[in-house]
Amino acid sequence: MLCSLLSPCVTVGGNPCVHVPPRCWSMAWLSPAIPGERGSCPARGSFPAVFWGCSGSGSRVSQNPRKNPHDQSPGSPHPQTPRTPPGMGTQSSLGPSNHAFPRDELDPLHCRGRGPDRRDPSNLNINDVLGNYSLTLIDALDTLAVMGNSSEFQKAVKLVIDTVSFDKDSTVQVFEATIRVLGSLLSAHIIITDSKQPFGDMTIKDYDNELLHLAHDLAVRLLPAFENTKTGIPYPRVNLKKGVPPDSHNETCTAGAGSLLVEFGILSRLLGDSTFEWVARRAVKALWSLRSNNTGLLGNVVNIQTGHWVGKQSGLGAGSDSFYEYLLKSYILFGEKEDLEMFNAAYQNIQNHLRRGREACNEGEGDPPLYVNVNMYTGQLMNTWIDSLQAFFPGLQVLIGDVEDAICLHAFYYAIWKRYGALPERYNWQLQAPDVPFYPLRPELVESTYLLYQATKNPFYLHVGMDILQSLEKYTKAKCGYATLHHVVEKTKEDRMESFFLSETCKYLYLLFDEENPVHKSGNKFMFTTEGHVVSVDERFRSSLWEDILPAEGDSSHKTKATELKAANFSSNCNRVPDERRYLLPLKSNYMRQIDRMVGLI
Ligand code: DMJ
Repeated sequence: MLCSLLSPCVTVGGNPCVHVPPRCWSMAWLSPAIPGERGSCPARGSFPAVFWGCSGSGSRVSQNPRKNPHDQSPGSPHPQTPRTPPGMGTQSSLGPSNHAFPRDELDPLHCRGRGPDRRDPSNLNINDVLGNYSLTLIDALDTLAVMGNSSEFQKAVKLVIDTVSFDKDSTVQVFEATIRVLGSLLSAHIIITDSKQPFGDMTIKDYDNELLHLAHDLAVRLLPAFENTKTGIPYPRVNLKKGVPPDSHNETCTAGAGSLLVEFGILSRLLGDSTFEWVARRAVKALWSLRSNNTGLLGNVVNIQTGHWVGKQSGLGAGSDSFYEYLLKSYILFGEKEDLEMFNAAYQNIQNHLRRGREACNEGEGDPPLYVNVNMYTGQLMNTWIDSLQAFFPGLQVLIGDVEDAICLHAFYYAIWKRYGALPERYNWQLQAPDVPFYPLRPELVESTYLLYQATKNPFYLHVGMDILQSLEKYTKAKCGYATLHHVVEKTKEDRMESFFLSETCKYLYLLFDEENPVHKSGNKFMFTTEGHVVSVDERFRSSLWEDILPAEGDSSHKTKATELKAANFSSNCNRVPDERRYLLPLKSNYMRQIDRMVGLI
């Protein structure tokens, strides 16, 4: 994110950081009486949540339980210097000289590539993401640029141009293909064509917009998902050759259907073709219109034909996470006021109904703040777990200037990390134990750590990053890469390295320690997509070439001018963090200890 937006004392238009006192907190919210549990909420292990198209948001836990882990005793620690994030020093999964290419993912234990599971089309855990299109190579492109590795970036881009085709009989999840593939192609295209070349010379000789053409081709193949849906909310999956499969499910998750606007909007604005933004924006608005009249909250699974909520759980993790993220990020990028208005209202409703614990993070009495899963209609607690995906939320709070609250939630997740050396996919805060024990190398905690460091410059966050780095080295390092932890307690490994490890986890770790990186150097303006792809916050994304998709003809009141955004955020405050915030613990030590006790660390 651009430096000025990271400043703790600025907000992006308006100040949504008002804490409304939670309704039923203190020890009451730790009570074992959990209204809604095992009711309409998908119960762990029993409901095929991946059918909703949310596997990338963690719902894979409910189906295709991770089988056949290739157990390995934990490797010996190989601490690296902070400037060398894991996997990056060896380029272990990129390029032709590695084990993954041309397949989608690296099997880090067996040193081989992995593509879609053709033998078992119902293996959505794999098939939702792997499209037989060299996924990891594509997803990691801008990581190479951010690291300033122009020769590898250029090599990888050429490889993509020469070898990747989307004319494949692969049924993939629209959300995953969008954030991992479309987003990365667009990011790399923007980097290549940037006249300022902030990362060094990332130009490609004779480049003829090939990545943009590839992105366009992929997006056109995803468009059938938006057809024949009564609400405008897209189908969760499409076959890249044949469109929506005849046996397609009508249920999709909020995050999967409602977090396509950043990538589709960029594509539309680069091409001057409103189609893509139009369908993505229609989906967001359709979901938004289905929020509860009572609480203003959205559920996590919806029927795209009837508009009925199939999953009534409202939370910040799997199935919901990036929906909120993209309301704000769409506004940052495109400056459309309606996106900010939706975000501000959503943020307020989250504070009203999901937040438990004391009112202020760093003062007062009571339990530490925590965001829980509630019934969207009543606001009542639905279960007592939080998932690792929710660890992105402090980073989002930093972007709107709610740094104080971000510090507390981040501290809670860091305490869980300290206990296990990783984040379990689901952690039960009541039982003080993992509910779902695997850790697929997810980036969310390090993402928030990086953003909090940029906002506060407090070395505590460098310490957190170092801790994360050392745990990754100690527990996940494998022969040819880094492996998913099958069980965070037993530290057994699975032979899988998801592509977001390179596109996000490594990138955020690298950026955390690279003080001079152009991404956060003052004067540059970048934003991260939900998959960690950098895109410049550029004037050309703020002027739509059409009026048809937005309110009234000729009415520009829905737009925020770039200068307005700049005025609201322009400062060099990143370098002006008060000393007491910079050199003391970001959270008072008694509150730190309280959290450590709550997760069984002391
Ligand atoms: C990534 O693919 C994206 O960050 C997405 O929004 C949610 N989860 C994974 C990483 O955990």
